[in-house]
Amino acid sequence: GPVSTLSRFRGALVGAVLGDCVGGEFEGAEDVPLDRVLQHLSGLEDDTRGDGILQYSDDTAMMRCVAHSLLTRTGFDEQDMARRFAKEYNLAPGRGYGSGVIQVLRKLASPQLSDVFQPARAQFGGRGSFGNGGAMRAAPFALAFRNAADVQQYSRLGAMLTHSCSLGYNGAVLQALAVHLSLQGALALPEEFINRLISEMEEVEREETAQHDAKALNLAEFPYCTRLHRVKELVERGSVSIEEVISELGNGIAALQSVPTAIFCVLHCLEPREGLPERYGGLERTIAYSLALGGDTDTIACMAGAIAGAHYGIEAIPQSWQKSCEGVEEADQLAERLYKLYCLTQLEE
Ligand code: F2R
Ligand code: MG
Ligand code: MG
Repeated sequence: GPVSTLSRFRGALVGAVLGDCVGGEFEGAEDVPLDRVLQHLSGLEDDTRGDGILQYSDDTAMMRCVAHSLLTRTGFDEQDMARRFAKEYNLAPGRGYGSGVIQVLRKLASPQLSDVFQPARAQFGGRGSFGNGGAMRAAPFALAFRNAADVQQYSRLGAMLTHSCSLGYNGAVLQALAVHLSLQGALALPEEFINRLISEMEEVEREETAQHDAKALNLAEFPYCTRLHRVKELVERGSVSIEEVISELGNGIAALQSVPTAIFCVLHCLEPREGLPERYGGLERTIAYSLALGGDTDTIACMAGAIAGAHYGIEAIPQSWQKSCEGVEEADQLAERLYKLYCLTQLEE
């Protein structure tokens, strides 16, 4: 039957947490045989296993901060969000944060700091981070704002608290837009879905800073659009090897090497795929496939999980998987609260 909007909201945040928790096992691994992925996932179905819960990492820790901030402030408040990032890091610094972002999080804790965007601008010799840390926590922006322009504006600002390089914050914009479209059921027409992302990103990447950063990093013009065109080609081809996906799209810690990849995982797994169990639904296929790419598996699965969860809804996520992951219940509650806020803003319009 049709997937309700509430179910999509819950699927988006729970899917993200699940991808992070389940993907943590293989983060940084170069070769991840599908057998190992399926073994890891079937372990989740076995409740006699008794080796406890899979813990979430920085991806979820920061996404929770974004959701809490948007809810508490009923919108984007950079001071509040920055304070929450700093506090969360201080409470649990061992969640596997990027080695650069730690410096930003420490500076954000200072009560003397007046410009909360300044620490991010000082990163990497003033060039700013192009890591995927802004993108990995971007999903709640798509649940908090109704129209694409707001989703874009605030996901960008939210990412800029830690990532001032346009490759970093534009990755967050792309991820938030993908979740936004998926929440509206846009993945029912996959080709239109990718075309819409390309045309939105053409506007985004036309900006002077984006043009400048692409040149400075020796990248082609319109780097995200270029990758999205590759996503489209690979999806159209249908049969494609893991090696090709990695060489065409990447599986790394840079946003450019992981956000388009996550989008590809979702599109590729809309249909059953060889090597993946027939009993798997689309959400399970997407997570399994994301893990099999290796590299930044927790983050790619987290981003793909959010987009896929928004498409298939919460009912598509196995209970046993949900029970195996830390933070799922809270993510579910946050999604429900964001849904209520979303309904209220409709009344205001
Ligand atoms: N950090 C990790 N995984 C590796 C170690 C964790 C492992 N579990 C362990 O404890 O052993 N994962 C998490 O980091 C990624 C998100 O990173 P974020 O928030 O973008 O951090 P940062 O530090 O800003 O960027 C990440 C790295 O990218 C390189 N980089 C970024 N901008 C650069 C620039 N302008 N010039 C040169 N290099 C740049 C640096 O190597 C950064 O350290 C997620 O995967 C999350 O799961
Ligand atoms: Mg992580
Ligand atoms: Mg990661």
